[in-house]
Amino acid sequence: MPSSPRDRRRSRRRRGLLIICGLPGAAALSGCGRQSILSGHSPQTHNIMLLWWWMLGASVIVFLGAVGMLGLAWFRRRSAGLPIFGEREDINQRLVLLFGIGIPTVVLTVLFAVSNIYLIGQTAPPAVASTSMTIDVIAHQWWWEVRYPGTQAVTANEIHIPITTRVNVVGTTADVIHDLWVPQLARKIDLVPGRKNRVLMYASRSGTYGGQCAEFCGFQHAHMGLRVVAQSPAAFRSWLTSMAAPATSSTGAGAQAGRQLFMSAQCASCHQIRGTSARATVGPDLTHVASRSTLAAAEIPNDPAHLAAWISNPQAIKPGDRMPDLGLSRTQVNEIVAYLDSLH
Ligand code: HEC
Ligand SMILES: [Cu+2]
Repeated sequence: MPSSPRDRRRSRRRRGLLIICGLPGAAALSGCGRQSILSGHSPQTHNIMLLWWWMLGASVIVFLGAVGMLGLAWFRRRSAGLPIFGEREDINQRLVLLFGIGIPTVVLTVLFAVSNIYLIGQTAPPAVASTSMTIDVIAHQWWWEVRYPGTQAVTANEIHIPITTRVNVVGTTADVIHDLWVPQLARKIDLVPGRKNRVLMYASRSGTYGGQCAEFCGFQHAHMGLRVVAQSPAAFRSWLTSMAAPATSSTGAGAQAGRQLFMSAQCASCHQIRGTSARATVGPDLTHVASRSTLAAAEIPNDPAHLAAWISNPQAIKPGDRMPDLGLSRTQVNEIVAYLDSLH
């Protein structure tokens, strides 16, 4: 049935209203969850959060003031002068100076000074002596290498830390500029070629926190995530001990065939598996790959099906990635999966 122009206009207006009301809602929701700065789990991020709410409060007051003035102007559009002051030119001019220049200058100066002094205080690199341990993070296009100095442990895309412990994270990059950001635990740090930047990482309680590269670094930048697993000091120590050990793989026939394939196919020219002849460091260390919860920088879960999909066609999952398609047969892929899945 043809609708009247009036109906159409009304439905268009309704759609417009929906978009106007829906967008901020969607934006607010997208800030929720485990990558939100508004649910900090460290004293640092708690303070950043507090600052954010104060700044929001100040902006809301200024915004409502401005909207109020606009509303007033609209209601009195047919009458001359201001409600109480009438048409007194000198008073009107002073009001314009006060609300147009005076108040904004004070508000913006205070916000600028407070936020900067506060942020600098909150986010200075930690004094090394005040921290209990150091972790090295090296960014690559498009994954994270994680090392625990003083041990053999190397892993990828998954940083484990003990809770209620001040951890000194030293970050750099193997290629272009990246940025390490775990919003619930710490501020961002840029990872710049030839430089080592540091940040304090601290988790008040155990859990898994999401992180993300926060500096555009090429094709797969948006798919360069990581996980921070904060656990009890005892659980952390046993994790670190097992990470530092060389690989122990299953002795099953499939896994053994997979191991041979891994060493003879090109895999070993890019990956390291400690305790074997594979010693390359182009891609992630796979010594304990089966113990990680995700693959390819938090892009896919780590289970046999996803592992097989990744090995047979990484370019379908992360187009442009540094790991090429190697044209393996399904049997070959399954054998390699059996091997890698045994590397706990
Ligand atoms: C030219 C170098 C190169 C070759 C050859 C290569 N890879 Fe990779 N591989 C990479 C890179 C780089 C990554 C990281 C990709 C990413 O996360 O964006 C990777 C990631 C992986 C991962 C995911 C690890 C993790 O923890 O996220 C697995 C598993 C893997 N490769 C297995 C293999 C296997 C098996 C082969 C041989 C069939 C192979 N790779 C051949 C470079 C290579
Ligand atoms: Cu990036």
